[in-house]
Parts: sequence; C-alpha cells; structure tokens
Amino acid sequence: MSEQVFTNCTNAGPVSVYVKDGKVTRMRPLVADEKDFKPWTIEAGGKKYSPPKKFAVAPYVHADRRRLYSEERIKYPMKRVDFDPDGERNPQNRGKSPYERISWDEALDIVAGEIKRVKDTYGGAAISGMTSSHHNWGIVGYKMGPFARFMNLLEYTPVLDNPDSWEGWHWGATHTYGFYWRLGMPEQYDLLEDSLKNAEMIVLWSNDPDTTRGTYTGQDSALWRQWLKEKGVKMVFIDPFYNFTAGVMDGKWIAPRIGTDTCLAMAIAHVWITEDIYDKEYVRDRTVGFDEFKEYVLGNTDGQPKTPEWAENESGVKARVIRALAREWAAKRTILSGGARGGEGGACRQAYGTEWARMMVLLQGMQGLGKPGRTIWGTTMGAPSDTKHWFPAYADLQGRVSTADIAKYVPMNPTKQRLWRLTLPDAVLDPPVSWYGEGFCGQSLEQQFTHFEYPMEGYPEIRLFYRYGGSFMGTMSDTTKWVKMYQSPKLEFVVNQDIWFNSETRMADIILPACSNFERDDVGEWGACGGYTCHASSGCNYRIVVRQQKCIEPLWESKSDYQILTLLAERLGMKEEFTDGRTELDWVKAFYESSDLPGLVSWEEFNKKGYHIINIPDDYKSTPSLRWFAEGRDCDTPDTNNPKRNTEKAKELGTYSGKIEFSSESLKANFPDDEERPVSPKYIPSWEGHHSEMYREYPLQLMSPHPRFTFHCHYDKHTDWLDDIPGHRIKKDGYAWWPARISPEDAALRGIQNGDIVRLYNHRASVLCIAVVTERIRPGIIHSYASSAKYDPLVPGQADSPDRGGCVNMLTPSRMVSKNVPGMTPNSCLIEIEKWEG
Ligand SMILES: Nc1nc2c(c(=O)[nH]1)N[C@H]1C(S)=C(S)[C@@H](COP(=O)(O)OP(=O)(O)OC[C@H]3O[C@@H](n4cnc5c(=O)[nH]c(N)nc54)[C@H](O)[C@@H]3O)O[C@H]1N2
Ligand SMILES: Nc1nc2c(c(=O)[nH]1)N[C@H]1C(S)=C(S)[C@@H](COP(=O)(O)OP(=O)(O)OC[C@H]3O[C@@H](n4cnc5c(=O)[nH]c(N)nc54)[C@H](O)[C@@H]3O)O[C@H]1N2
Ligand SMILES: [Mo]
Repeated sequence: MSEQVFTNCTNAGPVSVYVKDGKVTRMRPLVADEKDFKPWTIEAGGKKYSPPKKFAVAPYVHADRRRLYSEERIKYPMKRVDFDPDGERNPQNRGKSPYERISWDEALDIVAGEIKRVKDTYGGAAISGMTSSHHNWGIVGYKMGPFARFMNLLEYTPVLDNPDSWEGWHWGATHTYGFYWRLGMPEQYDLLEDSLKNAEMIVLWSNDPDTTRGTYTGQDSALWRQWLKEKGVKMVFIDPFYNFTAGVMDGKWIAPRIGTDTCLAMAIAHVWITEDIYDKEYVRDRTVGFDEFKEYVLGNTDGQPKTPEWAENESGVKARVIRALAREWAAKRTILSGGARGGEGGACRQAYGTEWARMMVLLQGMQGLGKPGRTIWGTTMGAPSDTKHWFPAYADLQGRVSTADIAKYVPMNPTKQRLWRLTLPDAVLDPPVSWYGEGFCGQSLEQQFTHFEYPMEGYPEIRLFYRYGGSFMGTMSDTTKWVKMYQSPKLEFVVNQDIWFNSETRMADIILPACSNFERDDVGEWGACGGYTCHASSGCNYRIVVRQQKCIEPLWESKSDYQILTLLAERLGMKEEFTDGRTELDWVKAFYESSDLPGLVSWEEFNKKGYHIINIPDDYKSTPSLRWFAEGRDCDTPDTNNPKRNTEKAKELGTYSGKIEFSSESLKANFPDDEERPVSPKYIPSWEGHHSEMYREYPLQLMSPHPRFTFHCHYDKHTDWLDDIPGHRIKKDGYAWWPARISPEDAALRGIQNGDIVRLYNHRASVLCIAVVTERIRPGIIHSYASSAKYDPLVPGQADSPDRGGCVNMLTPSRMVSKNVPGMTPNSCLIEIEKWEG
C-alpha cells in the first residue's frame, strides 16, 4: 500500500503522521500549505517582526513515534495474580505481586461487576476515581469528557484537584488583583507587542520559559525572546538554578536561598519607598491599603525594617545586588515575569507561596502595572491572535457540545461528598480530613472559603478507586503515602486505565490498556486550554484547529478510553446515556458544528485536509493587557470570563474594591485573623527551611522544577531516546538514572563526585539518583526535576524502600502552603544526600 499522511495534534504542537502498511513510519511538525499562513507583523523600534510559516513543536514531540510504539505500552488487560473478586483480594500485595494477561471480556466483567457490587452495597458515593492533571490532546477524548460523564453517571465521589500549577497565585494573588477566573494569572493579551515596543528590562522571577514553553504551545515563543535579546532588552533571572533561558539569553543571575523570595521582594519595596522611586499617582488612584503595607515594610509594625541588609541575611543575596536591581527596575520600563505563564513558577509551590505571588503583583502595582512596558508577562503568550472565532478548548467544555447541552452531556452528580487530591491517602488511611476550597476556584473568590470534610455526613467512605492515568509517585507530595493507601484493605477494588505503565499502574487489581490519540479520532486547537487559561493559544504564532485523524488501529489489544467506558456502560445498562448514540467521529463533528469553524471552512474540507489556521483579520486591533486598568478605562481585552467586563464595573479589577489591594479586602472579610495568609502580605520563614528544627539534620533544600525534556510523566520512560539526553537521564551500569544537581561545595563536603550514585533522603523517604556536580546550582540546594514516570523501589511493594526510579516527590512534604491554603509545597523540602554504596 502507498504511504498515507494524517494530521494530529500533541500537547506541544501539531504533527503530520506518515503511515505505510498500517505502521507509522514518520512524524514531523505539521506540514501545512504555504498559502494557509497569513503571518502577523509587529512594528517596533523601526523594525518589523513576523513569524515564519511553520510550527515549532516542543523537542519531545519529535520522538513521539518512539513513544507510540514503546515497549512500556500497556498491551493487554491484566489482573494481579493474587486478586480474586470472589475470594482472596490480597490488597496488601498491591505493588508487589505480578500480573497475568486476561481477556477483555473477563476484565470488563470484573470491573463492571465490582462497580455494581460497590454501588449496590454502599451507594455510588463509595466509588471514587480521578485523572491526572494532563492528558493526550483532543477534546473528544479529554478527561473532562468521557471520564467525567461516566463517573457522574455512577454518582461517584469526585476528587478535587489542587490548582498545582498556580498555588500561590490562585490562593494569594487573586486577593490582590482578582483574576480568579484565570486562576490567579493576569491576562496576557498583546503583551508581545508591548514588550517589543516598550520593555527595557525583563525580570524573570522563578521562570524558565525556554524549558516550560507556555505549557502547551511548543517552541514558538523562543523566537520572541531572541527578538527581545537582539533588541538589547536586559534580562534578569531570580532563580537558585542558572536555568536554560538564562543561559540562552545571557541574563544576569540572582540566586536566593529557597523560601526567601518574599523577603527579597520586600527589600525591593523598601528601596522604592525609602528612595521615593515608585509610581505614587498610580498607587493613589489604582490601589488600596498601601499605608498598612508601607508601615510593615518600614518596620513600624514589627520593629524590623525590610532593608536589603536584612534580606541579604535571609536570602544570601548581597544587599548591593538587591539595591541595584531595585533602582534599575524603577528607572527602566521593566516587565515582571513570574513563572511560565506570567504567574506560576516553582516559588509559588511552597510554604507561604501566597505571599510571594501577592508580592509579584504588588511590586508591579508600585510601578504602574499595565502601563507600557510595565506589566506581568510570562514571555510565552500574547502574540496577535484572533479571539472572535470560538472553538471549544478542553477545560471549558466538560464533554458538552454547547453551553445549552451541559446538563445533558455532563449528567448532574447528586453526590455532595468531595475528596482533596493531596489528602486522598490520608482520607483513606486516617479519616476524617478537612480543608477550605472547592478545587480550581475559577468562579469566585468565595469558593476558596468553602469548608469541606470527608467523609461527609450521610455518605460512605470510598471503597472502589478508578484511576485513569497513574503518575502520582512522581508528581504528588510525600508519595510513600500513596503506596500505603493502595495497600489498604479499605480500597476493596482498584482499577487503572492508562496507555503506558506509570508509577501507579502496578498498584491496581485490574489494568486496562487505553490507546493514544494517534489511534482514535479527535479534534483540538493547539495550545487552547480554555478555563485553565483563556485564549492560551496566543502562545502559538498561529491559531490552528487540528482534525486529529485516526492514523492506525489501536496497538496490541488497546482500545480508546471512550470505547472502554462505552463497553463498561453497556454492561451497567447505561450505554445510551453515556454515548448519546454517538461514535467518537460523531462527537468530533458535533464539536465542529457547535463552534465558529463552519463559518470559515466546510466540514468536508476540514475533515479531509485535517486542519484549519485561523489567521488574524486585516483590521486587527491590539489591546494590551491591563492597559485599560492603568488608564482608567473599561476593560477592552477579550478576557471572556472577566465577570465585570461589559458591565458598569468594567473599569474594575476582580477584587472586592475593584483595585489592586495591598491590604486584601477579601481576606479581611473572610479570614481576618489568619497569621499565615495575613490581610497584607508578610515575609514568613518557611515551616521547612533554614530556620526549622529539621534543618539541623537535613541541611539541604530540594528544589524540583518541571523537567525540561519530558512533559511531566508523558514522555519520560516511555520514550527510550530521552535516556540518551544527559540532561534527562544518565546511564550507568546499564541503568538510566535520574540526575540530582549539586554544587561543587556541597559535593566536596560529602565526598561526592560527578557521576556517583547518591541517596537523597529525609525522614519521609530515600531516592537514588545520579550526581551531577555543577556551578549552576546555588550551594545549599539540590536540584532534581519532578515527574519521573518510573517508580522502581529496591524492594517491590515495600512503601519505605529506596526508589531508584527518581521519584523525588517521595521526599516532599504533604504539609500545605498554610493552614487555610490547601496547596502543594514540593519546594519546601529539606534533605541530606550521601554517596550510595549499596
Ligand atoms: N516536585 C514537584 N511536583 C510537582 C510540581 C512541581 O513543580 N514540583 N508541579 C505540579 C504540577 S504544576 C503539575 S501540572 C503536576 C503534574 O502531575 P500529573 O498530573 O500527575 O502528571 P501527568 O504526567 O500529566 O499525568 C498524566 C497521566 O495520565 C496518563 N494519560 C495521559 N493521556 C491519557 C489518555 O489519553 N488516557 C489515559 N487513560 N491516560 C492518559 C499519563 O500516561 C499519566 O499517567 O505535577 C505537580 N507536581
Ligand atoms: N518541558 C516541560 N514544560 C512544561 C512542563 C513540563 O513538565 N515539562 N509542565 C507544564 C506545567 S503543567 C506547568 S504548571 C508549567 C510550570 O511552569 P513553572 O511553574 O514556571 O515551572 P517550574 O519549573 O516549577 O519553575 C520555573 C523556575 O523556577 C525556579 N524555582 C523553583 N523554585 C524556586 C524558588 O523558590 N525561587 C525562585 N526564585 N525560583 C525557583 C526553577 O529553578 C525553574 O527554573 O510548565 C509547563 N511546561
Ligand atoms: Mo501544572
């Protein structure tokens, strides 16, 4: 048979897939017709900037064919050998015992049978289940579609996700400037143009965009940063690690001790206040509560002026460096870049991360946030982009084809009981657990103040756990607890549905093999993640909607997630309700029809050609983010979810006062006495940092940022080529180890050489890594990426056995950001490290 070419999309770019004799022979960035591109042009400083006619995918996408055919694929349905639904279940052997291949019929009968048994015995709320944060691209197959629909029909107990990407911004920054509908990040519209025209300096504070790439938008923005560099825009990096963007941009490097960023920010404010170099008019007209904040900064409330000398003592950054930075920041038009998407950054995932994120907003609040070149911009979004033509993005659809359909396609779940992802192990092992916050609080600030307790009165504890995906040993906190949870007899049945073997897969009683997006039909717009970040596809040079064509039949015995859930629904007598009589291709078409695409391209053409590029209109008008606010005008950006937009309050921010709040009205109204998230931000030393008791025994801070060469657990391990990239894994004695970066000083103190196998440990766990001795990490800190997909305990099934897979999250604390802030804190983690002689 001759070669066929299909189109598809990954979570980091669109691809062309070449197929011969039912096999994928090649994959490459989508090859589109020249004449489909209409590049935008930005004029700045007498020069014109325009992107090339191509798609720059993330590096790992180039290895997607290897991942598709990986030996790490789950090939067949499997059953743990010592699990018998009608006899001994042996939950204590989860993670220990081997598996045997079974037929699909047997697997589906067991899973459907267990669902029915548990529902009949305890009620639907005794069933729980969850996905991970990320998913293969495509809105038909997306986790909020079929999985949510299926579980809701069972009336299960949902597990609320902590807003892992945003923690400090979500729970903190929202109380300074609103934007809760963007989970705490500011809008990013047209900030590329603003930066090219106006920026003189960019401070990248806890941000490595060359690595994190606007999350889904591939490498497109790397070019923008090159333009800025060529223009001579100065870049400063505040990061304990000399990160990859700093290297490429030749930036100035400032490396604070972890947990002291807020302290550094306070000292900058101190310089601005005492030297009178901030925007007083803006502070007067656009903010509230400055006086209270100022008193604290000057030390009038606690006797400690927040001087650069004070900050030097805490953070290790020289006072003169802090002072010079503060002065230059005020003198130049300076953009602040606080994490991958404007907000985010590892500094927000730690003890009191709320205070750092609030300070990021307030520092720019002192310099005129929204004025030309004085904004908060991640450098990864905000290209000129058409927002008029709507296409559903994955997190804003939840499996519906239009707003009117929501009740129909996401059946209402009457169960009120909730679990919290980070405390799920405690909820099973040691209930009750309680917390504040409805998960992703994108609807209102008040959602953050809702109190939950599990188990909820009148509801059963959970007995059946349906795990869709299985990455958590490498990504959640203190993850030994997850092993213990899985081995608890309280979980009578565990099923895992995934494509590749992941760190949790072998904790299940039944394993179901799903197929990838290359083996089923779907549709999706590159980079668009809807509710998580409205209009995020402006991180791509072109908006492109891809008809994700089925390229090959599902490999081995895998089936699409939709297919698997349909077969289960059939056995449970709810097939019609689940599918609404639609195949996956029918859903693709329904989504197409619900969108604005039919006005641009016919179904026949779109379906056959496989993509449509939505170019900007000839009369494109740029509306830079927050310029409206700085100038006291009505919001003119297309930030659709801003509830005040197009109302009489359109000039206001989403805070109670409508202004930037140095002293937060929403916190004052709801938690007026919270010392850990005070009404006006404060520097509070970390509960696991250089002042803690634990520091004496464990004097090193573990920092675990997002891995450069894999997208969380999606590519690691399942993509063999990555093991040959020494920045990812390093081979020694036939094993691909996870690197831990250590400064020459710390290595010498412990007799550690480059390439040694080392044990990272504390009272929670031990993880074996390979040492990389490098000047790029500040002394006192160990750098090792999060998101190893490989959990490989020396003694299988033993929760406290050292892991040699590289799941450094076994070491991280499960303590939350602060007492009323249930966010994750992997970067507040003390450890010791030694050469491993085992
Ligand atoms: N130490 C530390 N930890 C962190 C962070 C940090 O900065 N430091 N960051 C946090 C952040 S921001 C995030 S987003 C999380 C990410 O952490 P996770 O959400 O746990 O990671 P993912 O790799 O996205 O998990 C995806 C899982 O779903 C499966 N999957 C993907 N597509 C499909 C599909 O189509 N069908 C099925 N059935 N399964 C599929 C994958 O195989 C994998 O098992 O990590 C958090 N953890
Ligand atoms: N290649 C790749 N890209 C990704 C992902 C991935 O897994 N791989 N994940 C995506 C997801 S889900 C998200 S949420 C984003 C996350 O994007 P970010 O939250 O911005 O990423 P991080 O890697 O946590 O942190 C960025 C930088 O902050 C530094 N840092 C960590 N802790 C501190 C601190 O306490 N103080 C200071 N000053 N700096 C600190 C790290 O060294 C790192 O260089 O990335 C997205 N992009
Ligand atoms: Mo994330």
